[in-house]
Amino acid sequence: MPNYMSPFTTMINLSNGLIPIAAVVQKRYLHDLEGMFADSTAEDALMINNPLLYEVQEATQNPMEEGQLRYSTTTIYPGKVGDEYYFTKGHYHAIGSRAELYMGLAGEGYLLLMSPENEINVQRMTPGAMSYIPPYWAHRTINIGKDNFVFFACYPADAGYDYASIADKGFAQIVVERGGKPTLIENPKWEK
Ligand code: PAN
Ligand code: ZN
Repeated sequence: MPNYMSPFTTMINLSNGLIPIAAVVQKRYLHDLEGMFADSTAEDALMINNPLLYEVQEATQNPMEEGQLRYSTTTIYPGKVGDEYYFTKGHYHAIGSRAELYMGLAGEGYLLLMSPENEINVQRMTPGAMSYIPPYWAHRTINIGKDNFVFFACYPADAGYDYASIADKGFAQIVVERGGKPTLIENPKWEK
């Protein structure tokens, strides 16, 4: 007989992503993303204040087993390092064949994706946007607005995280402000 888990319900505030009884809250400061922004001088200058870039509220601590799901909300605060908007670290799933579903809850963001062949794709996310991350695509979210960008994520609990590939190389393109608008440009630090 399998060891059945009990069903449960987690309340999520759909206007701000708050999970009052979150299992885990992770806070990511600029220090945690050291070296990931294109403008190293701007990054170094901002490091003195070490601003909070984003938080992840995990709704569950479900076992990281095949067949299980986990879900969370992410809040990215508004801001830029130089002219590059605040973003999440970004990752491939450690088990590459695992997909993921994001849903925009508040604010405005970009979901930046990169295939294993370094093809770039961008999805614009606003409240109600259900953005599908197919298996094998690296994914990073970016706050391109003036308010918090908040989204819900649901993913296979065994997906895991490969952060190293992105920390080493970054994405082939980055999102910067040009003439007041978010613009995709080649990543000057990109190495294949
Ligand atoms: C999301 C992300 C979350 C934070 O839950 O983990 O938005 O981004 P980083 O993990 O890249 O810092 C997810 O994609 N889980 O698989
Ligand atoms: Zn993911």
